Amino acid sequence: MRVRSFSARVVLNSKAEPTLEVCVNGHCSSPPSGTSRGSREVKPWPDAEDTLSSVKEAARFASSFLKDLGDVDPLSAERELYEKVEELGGNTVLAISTALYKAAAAEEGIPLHEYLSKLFSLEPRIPPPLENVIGGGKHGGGSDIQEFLLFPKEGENPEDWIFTLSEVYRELKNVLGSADPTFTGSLTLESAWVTSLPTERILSLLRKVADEHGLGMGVDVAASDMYREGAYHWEKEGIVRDREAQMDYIEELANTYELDYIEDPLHEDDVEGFQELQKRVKGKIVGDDLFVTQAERLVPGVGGVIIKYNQVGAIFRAVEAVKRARELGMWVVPSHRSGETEDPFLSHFAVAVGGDLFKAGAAGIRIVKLNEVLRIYSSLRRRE
Ligand code: 2PG
Ligand code: MG
Repeated sequence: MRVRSFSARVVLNSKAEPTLEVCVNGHCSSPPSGTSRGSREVKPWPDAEDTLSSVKEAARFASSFLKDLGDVDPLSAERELYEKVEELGGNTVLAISTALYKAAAAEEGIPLHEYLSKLFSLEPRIPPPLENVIGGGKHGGGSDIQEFLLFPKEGENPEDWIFTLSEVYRELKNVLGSADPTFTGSLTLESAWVTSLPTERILSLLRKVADEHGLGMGVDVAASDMYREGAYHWEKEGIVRDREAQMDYIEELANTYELDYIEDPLHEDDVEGFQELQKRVKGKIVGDDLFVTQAERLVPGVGGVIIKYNQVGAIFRAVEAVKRARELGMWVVPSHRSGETEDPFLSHFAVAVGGDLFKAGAAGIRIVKLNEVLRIYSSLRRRE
């Protein structure tokens, strides 16, 4: 493809933090940022202390890189940038490479998801959304568990999936309003409802709602954020659990509330614990901070992997993790970050890799990703 025009600037993400926007031939991209981040993630920017200066510097770098490109193969450009990921920061690499992938798809006259699935020889499909409807932990809010999640278990129509979940999300405002006298309608960073109800009360309310609508149910414990000095601190509930107690409690929750999906139930270094828990529960144990989207870190015996390309700093590296996960028979769950942008690249990526679920949130800026899935679905239907 040919770079005919480009620009790079600092813009804001949903947490009002500076992030980089790069545009190539009028196609713009901006990467997200996390809050509960794994310690092995690549750093997003060269200087974590001074993000604004760092992103300004990244914008200058992006302009000088794109200025000399002319004709370019986006994958080769991403590989070249990735060699300097430690120096540049993963988000600098991704802002440039995702803008190039978008421009290349447009030049070929095909949708981005189709371009990506062909480029990386993937099997595309539209994945069911996995939506964070009640939250807490580091994302702010009442519960020790970071995210309470719902997803469709039936049907094949993305419109039905998304509109059913949106109805349930709205219904939950009333459910929590009646059950929790302190409920104010406030939201976490991902626009999930905040409640001060205890964990098991939330799970029993959600179980009922999930059953009424034929939905699957899960949690992201984000346990690395609870873990210090060898134990898990459930601060809101005033309980400290050692490793065995944490595993027993997760198993009990999984059985009592029929959890289909359990992300990061243990801290990011306890790979054997993830494998052991997977043997003890029916639902999928899914690794986020544990695997940080790095193919080399995946192991057999864990049910699934979260795929966040900015954990690893390049689209081609995230695809390596997807392919390794498929070899190991794991669920592949492409995911947003708590600090999101207007960029719908992730929706195309999730379709291109044929995710088993697509973790994209329910409301607020999260609708950027959901609405793009709706657009992809209607354009595929028009082509049938
Ligand atoms: C997670 C993510 C997204 P963050 O833990 O799965 O929900 O949060 O972006 O803060 O890492
Ligand atoms: Mg997570």
